[in-house]
Amino acid sequence: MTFSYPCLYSFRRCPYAMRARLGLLFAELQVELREITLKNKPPQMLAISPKGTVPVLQLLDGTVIEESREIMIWALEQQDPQGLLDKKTLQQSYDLMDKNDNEFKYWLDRYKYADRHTDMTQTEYRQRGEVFLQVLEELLTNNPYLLGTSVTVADIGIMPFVRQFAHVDRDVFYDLPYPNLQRWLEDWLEHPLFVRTMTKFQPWQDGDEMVVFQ
Ligand SMILES: N[C@@H](CCC(=O)N[C@@H](CS)C(=O)NCC(=O)O)C(=O)O
Repeated sequence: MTFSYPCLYSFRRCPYAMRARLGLLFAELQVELREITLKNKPPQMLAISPKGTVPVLQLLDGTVIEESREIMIWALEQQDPQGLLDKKTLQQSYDLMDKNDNEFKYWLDRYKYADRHTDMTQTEYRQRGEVFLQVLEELLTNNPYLLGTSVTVADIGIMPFVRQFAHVDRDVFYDLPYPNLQRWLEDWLEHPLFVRTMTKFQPWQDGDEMVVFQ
């Protein structure tokens, strides 16, 4: 018997793709996963999403979702057994993800690639990024998750970017005065669903056996 699944073009190390994969796993949905490399994007992906970024999800009716946040939301709107789209915190989740995507990511890229951005020093870029980390630290002071006692879409939407920030220089990150954020990140890195999102797959080629991600 053949099953068909929505098809996710993904790149293991991309934080946007990580949040999409986390959304799909928290939603307990199954998709076909096509791992890509950014240097050699498959024409099948570019045909449905010419802007050429991952993640891209193609649904069974042909609809294409080409923004990571929309993929998370779509997945969790299908099924949300752990209540990540909790109505009481949804607007706060969106506001925090806006800050993450529009401000924090800007400084993160400059901190990570300071050699390519010479207007400021790497330390200054890091300090600009830390403004958002301080907001997160404050939120995590009394709660295990960003918006309370249970996981919300904000946690899974932001965690991959904090991970990337931490991994620029782990020693520096773990020396910063953000114990709650450090604990939150550590917990996420060990979370079974996050571990599953980081499974390694060979880049997809037409004709390969289908990889079902679940
Ligand atoms: N706004 C997009 C951004 C996705 C994005 O920028 N992904 C990066 C990889 S982390 C990408 O595909 N870049 C294209 C490239 O480097 O060619 C989303 O949220 O899905």
